[in-house]
Amino acid sequence: MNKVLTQELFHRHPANPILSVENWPYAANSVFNAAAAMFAGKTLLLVRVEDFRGISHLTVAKSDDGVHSWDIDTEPTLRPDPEGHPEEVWGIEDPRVTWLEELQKWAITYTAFSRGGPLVSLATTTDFRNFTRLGSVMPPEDKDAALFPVRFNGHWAMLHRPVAKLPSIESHIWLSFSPNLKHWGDHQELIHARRGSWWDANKIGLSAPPMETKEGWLVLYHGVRATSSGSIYRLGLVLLDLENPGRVIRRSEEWVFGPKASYEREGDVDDVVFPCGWIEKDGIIFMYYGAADSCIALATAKLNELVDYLLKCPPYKLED
Ligand code: BMA
Repeated sequence: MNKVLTQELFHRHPANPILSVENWPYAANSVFNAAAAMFAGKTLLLVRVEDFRGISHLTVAKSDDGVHSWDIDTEPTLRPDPEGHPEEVWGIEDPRVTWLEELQKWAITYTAFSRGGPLVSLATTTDFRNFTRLGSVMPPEDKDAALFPVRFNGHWAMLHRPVAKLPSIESHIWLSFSPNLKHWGDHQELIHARRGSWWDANKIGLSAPPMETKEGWLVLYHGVRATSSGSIYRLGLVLLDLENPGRVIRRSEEWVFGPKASYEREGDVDDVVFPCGWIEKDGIIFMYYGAADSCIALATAKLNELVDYLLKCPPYKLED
């Protein structure tokens, strides 16, 4: 049998974990699931920080090389605002950021934890200091959302993951459209959870925001494998048509990254790799991921190897 190539596409950085509560300038339970952006020549992470009540907020950390010497805001950068936004009563989590060239703004999609369950909220910023909330954009239960950086036929597009209420129905990734970022519709199922014994059976969700390549939109997603001793979060890849993101061109069969290192296998939630951001620099992808809901780690990959691998996968076909 051939050596399993998919397991070698991403390489863990030797400095892992690159950020943990030991580095934090204020007391916190855990730091994980961070959005990533290149901002003013630096790597910026918008980090989910969970306090000792169990409530999360977001804090900015910046670094010149994206690995070492993080300059971390000394207090929460974006706190939940339960008075202005009751849907944030139990915290804000798992941000993804997308640069909207047309508006010259960053869009931040994040999970607001409301009394009715987690939902998708959106805010914009130009400086990661001041934030303009657009409020909730998808009702509960829905999370793992990110915007595409451009409009399609005049409409913004968002990937997100509503959760089915019936236990026998899988949770898939959906695509929705908006004329103004605030009101979303034309919802369509896009990437389906597989079934049975597959690694991504029953529940999947978007990981980092879609990345534009010549061959299509590269999508990183997580699959949640339910086992008798808990869930395993692993990652797969999808390629969407550049002009029509509602068309799936390719999808990996095998997972391309999963928990292996001790900091991924053991933490507040064992066996979790959970990227919310990736950055491309000179053909190298820097994937920042929450490890075991406890710390932040980095893995790198060559962009062309990810795309070449996907193009060798069989054309996408929806199973019954
Ligand atoms: C998901 C999200 C993530 C978390 C993961 C593993 O549902 O809530 O924030 O990292 O579970 O616990």
